[in-house]
Amino acid sequence: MSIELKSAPEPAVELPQLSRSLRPSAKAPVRIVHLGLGAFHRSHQAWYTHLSADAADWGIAAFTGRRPDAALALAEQDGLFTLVERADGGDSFTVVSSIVEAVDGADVQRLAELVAAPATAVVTLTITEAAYRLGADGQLDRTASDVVADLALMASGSGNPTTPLGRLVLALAARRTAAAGPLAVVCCDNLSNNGTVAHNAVVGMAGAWDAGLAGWIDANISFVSTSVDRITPRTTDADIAAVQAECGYRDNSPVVAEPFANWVLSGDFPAGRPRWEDAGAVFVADIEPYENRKLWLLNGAHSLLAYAGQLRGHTTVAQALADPLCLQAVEKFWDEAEANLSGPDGNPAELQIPAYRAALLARFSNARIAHNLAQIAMDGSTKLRMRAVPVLRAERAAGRSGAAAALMIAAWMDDSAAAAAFQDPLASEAAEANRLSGAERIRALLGLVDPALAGDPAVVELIADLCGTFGELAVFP
Ligand code: CS2
Repeated sequence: MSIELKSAPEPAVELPQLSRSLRPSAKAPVRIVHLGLGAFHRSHQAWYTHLSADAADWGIAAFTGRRPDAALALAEQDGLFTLVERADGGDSFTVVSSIVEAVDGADVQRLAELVAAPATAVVTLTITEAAYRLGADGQLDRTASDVVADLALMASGSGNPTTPLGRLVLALAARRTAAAGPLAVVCCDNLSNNGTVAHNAVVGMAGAWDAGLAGWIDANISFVSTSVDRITPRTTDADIAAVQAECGYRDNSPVVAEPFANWVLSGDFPAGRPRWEDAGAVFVADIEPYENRKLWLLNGAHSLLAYAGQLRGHTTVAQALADPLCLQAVEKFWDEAEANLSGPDGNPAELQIPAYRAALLARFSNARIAHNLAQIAMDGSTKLRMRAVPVLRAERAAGRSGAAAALMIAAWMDDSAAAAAFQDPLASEAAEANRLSGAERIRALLGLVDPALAGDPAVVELIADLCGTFGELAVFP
């Protein structure tokens, strides 16, 4: 007979918190200013900068968007955080040290000071697709309520702007006043021609405030286009606990990402840049083929899985992909997208689409990465313009139906009927549209994504027929 000895539970040992004294690392001088301090910035641009051979010369000052929380948590750790690379076979941990200042986005004065400093050479942006406030015509929507509010504040000089665009424009005005010279703005949001989008949004906002500033920006600021890629779900409490258990310190801001990362850039850096190529970044003359490959195949499939998957009762990308109905929809969409992808110099073989598709299936099925469909589903009216509309248009121009791309839009419409969970810059307009019925409802919802397509009765009919394919979440009251 064995005797079980019961001992009192060990008192919890308070582990030291991650900091630069715990993990000695010098602070590089600030030469990059980032807007949109979130998990993706840390797993991507901050990680590329950390791995550059000249990392000691390139510190990042990163500003949050709406809330200060991420900056407060990171500032407690001198900007250090753990990147957990989560593969099917296990985790690996790296302490990333390129962020040297983490600042509340509301501190517009500090932003202006840093952007106006001659040492600052690069401004990177991950402010979300929707934050560029572009209308369906590709220009800044000057009627958007937050744009109107910021322009009024800027005109009266009575307060700080609250949108990332307004804040950036104010900071660029400070650089102009300081005569600190040109720099590069690098858009890292998932938009086609994102350099042009950022240009149109920033110059649009500046021009509505001060035409001279808009002219100065045009002459001095280089807008670099990029295609960014790394699947980075939101950090959970379990992730924080895993880092603590594995690394022997407390880190309140770890970030979890897949091992894969990709960054393609195109444009000028008039004041220099880090050697991001050391970490695998690629500089190209013509970015469009790479951008379309990523936006259509990866992000397009993501959005399709997000809407279809939620309608089918799934929570994560891996779960949705394991559902044959969702997988089949993705494969069909990929076939349509692939038919319209031309490679650099018109050579599609360069894009290695079969290998890219196979790699995506493996990346999406990584069940250790719990990538929530609800996170991807947000801001659909903006995302679908990049992910579904170009494929649908190209298919129809080629005389085909574009049914697989149309199905993504139909699933978004079905999803939008679940008003409570539907997060979108046009959520109230979508709610209005959902009060209509039949073709009128479809036309109104499609008009939020692409007014021209909404004017095509054949497209409206196609989408109407496809609605309900994955079931319905709720009937709008
Ligand atoms: C996703 C992207 O949330 C989304 O819309 O499609 O964040 C995606 O995970 C990244 O672009 C991957 O690089």
